[in-house]
Formats: sequence, C-alpha cells, structure tokens
Amino acid sequence: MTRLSISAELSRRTWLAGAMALSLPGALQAQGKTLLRVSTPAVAEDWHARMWTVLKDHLERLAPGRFEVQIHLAGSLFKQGTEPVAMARGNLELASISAFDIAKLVPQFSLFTAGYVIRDPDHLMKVFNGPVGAELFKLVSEKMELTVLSPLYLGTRQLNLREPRKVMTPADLKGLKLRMPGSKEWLFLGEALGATPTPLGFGEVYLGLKTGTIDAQDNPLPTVKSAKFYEVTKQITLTSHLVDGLFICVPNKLWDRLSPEHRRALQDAAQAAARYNNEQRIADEQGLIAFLKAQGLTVSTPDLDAFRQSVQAAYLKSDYAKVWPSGLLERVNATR
Ligand code: KDO
Repeated sequence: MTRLSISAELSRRTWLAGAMALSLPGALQAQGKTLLRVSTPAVAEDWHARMWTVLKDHLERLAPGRFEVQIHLAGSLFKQGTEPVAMARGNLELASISAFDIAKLVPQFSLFTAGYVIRDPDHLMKVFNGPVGAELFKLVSEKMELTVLSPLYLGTRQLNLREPRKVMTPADLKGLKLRMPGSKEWLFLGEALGATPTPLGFGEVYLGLKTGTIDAQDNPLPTVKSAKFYEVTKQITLTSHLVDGLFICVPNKLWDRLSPEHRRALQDAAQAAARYNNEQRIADEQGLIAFLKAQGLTVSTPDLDAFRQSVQAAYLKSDYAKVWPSGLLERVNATR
C-alpha cells in the first residue's frame, strides 16, 4: 500500500468507527434522547396503527425532547410475531404483542387465546387492569423480560369468507381453508372452530383471498375494513369467537434505565394510546355491519351456542388447559 492509500484506508476506518459509534441510538443518547422504535403489522388506516402517533404526541407533551419515537407500520421493520425476539436483541423498543405470542413463552397466557373466554372489551380491560393482569404481567416480565405498559382491545374476531356458505355450526366449516397467523396456538383456534387452519402472515392475507389459496380469514370488523378484505370476500359470519387483546410492551432493559418520572410519562402515553384505540374500535365495530352490507357482503349470524360449546370443549380437553393455573379461569369468569 502506498502512503497515500494507507492514510486513505486509515481515514476510512476512522470514519467507519465514528459512524458505528454514532449509530442512531448512540447519536440520540449523546443528545440526551432515548430512541423508541415501534413495529406493527397493522396498516396505516387501522386504529392500532394510528394509536402510536397518539403515544408519540402524548409522550412529547409529558417529556419534551426526551424520546425519539419512530413508527414503522405494515410489518416494514419486523415481521408479525418476531417483535419479542427483536426486543430481546435490542433492536426494537415498543410493540403491541398478542396473547398468542406471549403464550409461546408464558404458557399460562394461552387461556386468553381460547375462544369464548373473554366476554367483551370491558371484561378484557377489567381482567388485565386488575389482579389477574398484574400476576400474569409479572410472569411476562420474568420470562420475556418485557414490561407491559397497557392492554388494548384489538376487537372481536369474526369469520370472513371468500365465497358464500351456509354456516350455522362448526360442522359447516369442515374442509374450509381458514387462514390463521403462523403459530400452533393460532392454528389450534382455527381447528377448534371446525375449519382447516392454514398459516399465513397478515401481509399476505389480501392476496391469499384474492387468488383463492385460502377460503377465509378471521379478524375483527375494523381490520376487515382497514385491510380492505371486504374487496375480496363475500360473507361475514358473526361467530364472535375471540375477544382479542394486544399488550403494549417495552423491554425491561430500557424500562429499568428510565427515571420514575419518565416511566410514568411512557406508561401514561401508552394508556392514552390504548384508550384512543379502544374508543375508536368499539365505535367502529358497531357501525361496520352496515358498511360491509353496502359493499355487497352478506352478514350472517350462526348458532352461537353450538360454536361456544364446541370451542370451549376443545380447549378444556387440550394440553393448553393443563397449564392454566388452578382457579384462573374461574377468576376471569368472575371478573365484572
Ligand atoms: C392477524 O394476523 O390476523 C392479526 O389480527 C393477529 C393479531 O395478533 C395482530 O398481529 C394483528 O393481526 C395485526 O396487528 C394486524 O391488525
């Protein structure tokens, strides 16, 4: 190497080292700011995507200039379901994690993946904002190193079919390729409903319905609207099989580093975001049947007792129920 190229190489290395030292979290830290990267599979129009802007604005008001919130939507930063790993590796600071993803590491949590356990959004929030929530969140902290800042209501899951079909009981779903997110806990729910569950990421559902690789999907009505599934399906069957929640989480490593004042600010901001999401989703769910009918979809109601009994029986005799702490289901049922 000539002297010139040696010095060029040295300055390249110095630049690289500098650039690495000034990686985004480092650079922000130097300014006294903490980076909060958010990743969600939700599309921009969805309330639980918009709620992150509520969190960001709220946090900026409570702790001006202290946090840098970066919001990544539609699975553009991390794929659905990979958020807990990204958080453990220090690559992600905020996400709304499903009961299904929590249940992989905290099996007791699978109680909330079971159909027809949580009755409605109010029941969901009371369970998780009360003693049951506190006990389970302690396990989440121990086993996943995540702090739950707030539960939120994702919505009540309904069946959404590509072609019209008479659906009264689980037997009517026999052979139906029902798309579920890709984990065994989700696939079990599809099976318990009587269908043939097919794993697929959220981002591929629209195309799957359009091309016919799947016959149906299940999601709350606000998601059917925001992800435009109504464009590629003909029927909604109101099974209301899962009152679904998500949990806004932050890694313990980050949480433990914050001052009590900044912890309070972040928790307040997360709760404000969850409240905003819940209010909008609940209002939306009530009005969406008319919207979906106006789009040409048939909306039917099945025999709910038949679905409830069959799904509950499937869970109670499954291995999932074996790890539910004794008395937990009764305590959840008794929560008013
Ligand atoms: C879905 O993939 O069906 C699901 O509803 C599962 C939820 O846990 C959650 O990941 C949600 O998608 C996304 O946030 C997109 O709405």
